[in-house]
Amino acid sequence: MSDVISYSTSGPVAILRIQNPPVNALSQAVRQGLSEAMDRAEADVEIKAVLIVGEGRAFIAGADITEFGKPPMEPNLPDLCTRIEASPLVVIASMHGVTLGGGLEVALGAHYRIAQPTARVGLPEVHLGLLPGAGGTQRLPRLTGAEKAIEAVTSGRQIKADEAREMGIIDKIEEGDPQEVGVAYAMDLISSGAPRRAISEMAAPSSIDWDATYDGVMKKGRGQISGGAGVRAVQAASELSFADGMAAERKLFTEMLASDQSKGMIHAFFNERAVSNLPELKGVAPRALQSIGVIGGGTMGAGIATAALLAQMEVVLIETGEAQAAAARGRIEGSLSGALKRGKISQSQHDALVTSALTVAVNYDSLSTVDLVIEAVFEDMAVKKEVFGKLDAVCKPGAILASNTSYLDVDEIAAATSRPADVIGLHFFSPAHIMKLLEVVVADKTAIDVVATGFELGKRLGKISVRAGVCDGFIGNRILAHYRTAADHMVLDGASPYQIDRALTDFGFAMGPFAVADLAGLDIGWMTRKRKAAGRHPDERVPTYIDKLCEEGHFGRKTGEGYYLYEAGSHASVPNPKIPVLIADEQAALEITPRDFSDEEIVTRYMCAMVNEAAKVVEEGIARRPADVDMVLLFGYGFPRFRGGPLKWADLQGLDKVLANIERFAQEDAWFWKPSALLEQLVTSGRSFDDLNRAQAK
Ligand code: T1G
Repeated sequence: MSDVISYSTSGPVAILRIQNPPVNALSQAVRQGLSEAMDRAEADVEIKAVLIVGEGRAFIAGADITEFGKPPMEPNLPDLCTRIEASPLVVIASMHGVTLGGGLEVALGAHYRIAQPTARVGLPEVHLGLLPGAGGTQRLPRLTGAEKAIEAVTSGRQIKADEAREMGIIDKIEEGDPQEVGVAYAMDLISSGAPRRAISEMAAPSSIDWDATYDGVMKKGRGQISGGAGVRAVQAASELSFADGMAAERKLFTEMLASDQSKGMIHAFFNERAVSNLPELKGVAPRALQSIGVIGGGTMGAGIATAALLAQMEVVLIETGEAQAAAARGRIEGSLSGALKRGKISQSQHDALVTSALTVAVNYDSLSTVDLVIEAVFEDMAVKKEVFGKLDAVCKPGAILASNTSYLDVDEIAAATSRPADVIGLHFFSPAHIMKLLEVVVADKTAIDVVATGFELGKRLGKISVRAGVCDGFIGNRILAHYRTAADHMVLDGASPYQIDRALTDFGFAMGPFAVADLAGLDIGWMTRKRKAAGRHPDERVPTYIDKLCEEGHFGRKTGEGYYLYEAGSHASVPNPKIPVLIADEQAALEITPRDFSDEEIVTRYMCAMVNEAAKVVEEGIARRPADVDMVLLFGYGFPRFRGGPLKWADLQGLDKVLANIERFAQEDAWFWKPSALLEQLVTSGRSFDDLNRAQAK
């Protein structure tokens, strides 16, 4: 018998128990085991019903995503679901935890479905750039109607048990051991003479306005292609026979599985989990992490404090004076009220966080017992060193001293203390209690258990934590500076900032680089250009037109004027007419004759600059793996998830094509477009960035 399917009987009920931790994914062994166990039950004249149940925390989490991209292995899932449904025995699924994707499709192949009150079901394939591929788009609408099925397929959301029962997906909800309640339900069905109830034999869903529904889904954005395919599959359920509908679903599924979008989203799915699993941390115990100190209650400090409070940690926040302390408390309470409104915390949790978990003080002595301190003070090395000197003096031995700096040298900060092994960078992204990305910046002397504690903190805060080495800008900001410069060069050569923003939002970015600059504050870029001016390479092209706007005090959204003009109190914005004039003046001064750029060239230059610098970040060991860079760009910089990240995009484009473009651009500007040696090596050896990811994972 199968080692992932246990077979037992309880009277006239055969029990098929899935034992494939951690989430009972439908691997080939599980599919084969289920099929063989069905044969065995049907061969036993004593058996009148079959119960399928999962061991562990979930019924079935779905098809085994690790099998995607490999040659298909029999039995395939659609056939297994149909095989289960065709059984002459009454088949019951008893669900608990999550029942997702192929897991729900197996349950829909059963004749009856019982679930725990806390069970959740769903068809999340759209989050992988897919649609249900084992009958979900054909059976579900026969239970729920087309519109509810389409909502489930295109949202990919998890549906709670009681709602699923109202929709007709679940027949009965009963608290208890899933196997016990399943057997009892099966016995009831047998004694009441309940018939087999094959969904495929039920009436097809009624027709709806398919094209309008399809258009509505596709309008939601570039990542919805598979959602659109899901609409067409449900349409097939309405218009074709069940068998033909299954064939239509299979065709659409196969197309989606081959799409770059699905490859990108599956890459994101696995790597958002893998990125925080560092081999070097296996067996390394993190230090204690119950109380957190935060230095500075501005936007970042208040956001970090809020994130820690929401993770049920005690927080001591230090500000420079009573007024600043009160303002910081106000920011934190405002964010906690927002979390309360969004249903993230209850009223009692909110009150406890505000009254007892949070301490706001002005005296560093209040930090003497905290386990870890994160400073989020002004981005100036002298200020940071002063703060770390004070922390070194007051914090207990073993307390971890972390900097939230976004680009400063953490080695230099560590050297300002007597405990460099306890110093680390924890680079949060604003708003810190919302943005998922955390760069864990490991300095030369950072102890390995301090690194482990950084990742443990990230896990507690619900972050996607990525290990970064020390350099100007670590992973994300260093790469951002580079692709942002490529955009600036295109503006100097003739492309309008507004065309660039539009081309990149069409590519899938939430916002274009100039709208992002306005949002972040033009003063940040202005300060960075001034900071870097002294060390600038003579061949470096740096635009100055926007500095003139900054000199007038216009810093973007926060002052109402930047690349765009912002109407007070509204999100509406229009291009700032001053910008083209400033650009033309600078082009004249540089004797540049502006030329046109196609949207395609804009995207190619922007992405090649991003990939080239990302490859250098991997080459220098600042990022451990190409996938780590992809996760930083996905979770911190609005890179479109359905493309998987810049280095996944490069693999899908073909690295030889990307390098050829970079080499072509280098003929115009050899300094900025110097090709990454790693990229050249990969092209020469015919390898991909994913090959490096796989090599690292071993
Ligand atoms: N296949 C393989 N491995 C999976 C998996 C899956 N479907 N789901 C999770 N894992 C691994 C995951 O990589 C991690 O591994 C471990 O399980 C724990 O996951 C034909 C084609 C189920 C809600 O999209 O949403 O069915 O890192 O850390 O936070 O129509 O995992 O420990 O080595 O996320 O408690 C559809 C995807 C597939 C569900 C649990 N199903 N999974 O969350 O734990 S496509 C999905 C999740 C499909 C059919 C189609 C979540 C979870 P490791 P975890 P969690």
